[in-house]
Parts: sequence; C-alpha cells; structure tokens
Amino acid sequence: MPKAITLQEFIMDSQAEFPFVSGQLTRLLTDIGVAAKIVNHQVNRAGLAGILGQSGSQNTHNEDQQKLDVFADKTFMRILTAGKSVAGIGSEEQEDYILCHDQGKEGKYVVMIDPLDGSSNIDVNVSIGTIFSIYRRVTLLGEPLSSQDFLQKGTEQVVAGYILYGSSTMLVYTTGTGVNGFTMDPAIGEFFLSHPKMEFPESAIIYSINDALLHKAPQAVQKFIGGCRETLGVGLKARYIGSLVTDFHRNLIKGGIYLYPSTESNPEGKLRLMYECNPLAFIAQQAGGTAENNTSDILEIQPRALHERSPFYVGSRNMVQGLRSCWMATSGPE
Ligand code: AHM
Ligand code: MG
Repeated sequence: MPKAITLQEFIMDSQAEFPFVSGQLTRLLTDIGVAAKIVNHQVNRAGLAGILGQSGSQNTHNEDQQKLDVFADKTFMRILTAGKSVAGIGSEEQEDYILCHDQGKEGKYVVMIDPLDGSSNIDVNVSIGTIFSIYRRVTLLGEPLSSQDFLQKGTEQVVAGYILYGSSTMLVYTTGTGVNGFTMDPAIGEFFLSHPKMEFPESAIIYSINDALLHKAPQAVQKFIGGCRETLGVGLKARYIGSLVTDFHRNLIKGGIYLYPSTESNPEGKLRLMYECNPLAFIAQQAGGTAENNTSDILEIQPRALHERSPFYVGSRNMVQGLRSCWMATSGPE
C-alpha cells in the first residue's frame, strides 16, 4: 500500500515544486490547517459544549451571529495574526479589515475568510464550512497596508480553499495548479490526501438553487431552471443544502451547478464576492469548471467594497454555459 501523504508533507512538496510558494505561504497554509482542526473539534462538540444557538450579537451584514460563528472567527483571527506571514485579514464577520504587525507592515499575504459558512445549519446538525483565499500584498513590505491590498480581483488569488465540517472533515485547496482534497483522520487529528487532482466530472447531474427565490430571479435563471426541470427523472437532480460550501463540494464531486441569483429586492444577490464567490470561483476554474454573475466572469470583477455581494452561478462548465445561453435567449441581464 502506498504511504499516505499528510497535508503538511503535501504543502512542503508543493513548495519545492512551485517557486512562488515561499516559506511564508507554507507556514500560512499550515496555520489554516491548525485553525481548522480547532474549529472542527468545537463543531463536533457543539451539541454538548453549550455553544449552539445565537450569540446575541449581529455581524456587519446585520445577520444574527451564532456562537460558533464567533468562535470560528476568533480562532482563525488568533492563529493567523500570531504568524508572521499575514499582513491583514478581511473576515465576513468583521466590519473592517484587520491589520496585523504594526499596521500590516510585515507579512507578504492578505487573507479573506468566511469563518463559518452555512451558519443557519449549525443548530440542525447539517454540514458547514470555512472558506478562505490568500492574496499577495500590493503595497511594499514595510509600508502600512491599504484598502487596495484587500480589494483585489479574484484573478490575483494565490491560494483558495475551504474546510468542510461534514460526515468527515475535509480541507480542499488550490494554489493555481489543480485542486487537491484532504480528509481528516479524527483518531490522530491529521489531514491526509484523499482526493488528488479534483475535477468536475464530464456529466453534470445536479442543480442547486433556493427554489423560493426562483419567481423573483431574472428570466434567464427561471428559463434555465425550467429546462433543468424538464430533464428531472431522466438525468438531473435538484439538491440544495443551504450551506454554500457543502452544496459546492457535492457538485464538484458529482457534477452540477449552484445558483444564488439576483432578485428585485436584492439585485446583488446574497453571497459575498470576497469571502465566498472568489475563492470558490478559483477552485471551480482549477477543477475545470467556471463561475459567473449576471454579466461577467466572477474572477474578473474589480471589487469596490470589502463586503460587496454578487449573484453567483458556479459549477460544471457545460451547465454554466447553458445558463449563459439563457441570458442570451432572454433580453440579457436585467
Ligand atoms: P452565511 O455565510 O451567513 O452562512 O450565508 C451564506 C449562506 C450560504 O452558505 C448558503 O448557500 C446561503 O447562505 C443560503 O441562503 P438561503 O437561505 O437564502 O438559501
Ligand atoms: Mg458564507
């Protein structure tokens, strides 16, 4: 039997293979793995540890924070700010970006993170996750960070990944040379390479959308879903968990599309460009898929604000292209 490869070994081997992966990035990825283990431990104990339910506070989006949201945010912040690699962090749970090490003068990287995605599913014991991406700083080392370090296009991501706290705990990430997935062995608390070179399968079989939004979605999305429904039973299946990271992961393995559309009341949709759309768009692209909003490639959007939202259609290339044909067949983006 071949020797199992740990996450740490894989990260170290990648460092030798790809010159841009510096020692700092290796340490940063290792820190994310450590924080993931701590959050995973707490997620698994949630029902016993008195940390189910709301924390009593709201995040910057006026959404009620769950106790686990706050715990996950604090854990990632504590571990990432303690290392020397990170100059600044943008978190879905924090109003403004966080500067590390003397106004962000040290550290080559900026991290964007959704510490606990799918938090409405915590109390019902359904899979949730963490989504992250890493960018190189734009301002020179030794200078304070500025907003331009945080508002970078998705094309500038150096690493993107997610941790899925599911029936098993997985860490999936890309450094721009394919996507690899690692599964935690809970007995020893170690991630092992379990899903090398992940790619969307050629045949896509799943579409995922919150059906209650459909009548308010653009005509193109309605037309596309109408087409999917016509093939129900003979090909496609509808699946929607309500944790983006979980819906995305399933569709990556089985083939499919995830849609969170714009609506009249929320023309920008719900999902956040920097914390959710960009990282998953980069992973999708590296796995042979693609991601768009109503008008353009997600990775090409120039962000204007840290907490900017975007409609999000991500998954197998043929299905996203099918949606694009619907935009063209209707009068275009509304
Ligand atoms: P969160 O980051 O606060 O958990 O919100 C994002 C979540 C996604 O995980 C999920 O796909 C979506 O919101 C579900 O929204 P809805 O309940 O409107 O379908
Ligand atoms: Mg989220």
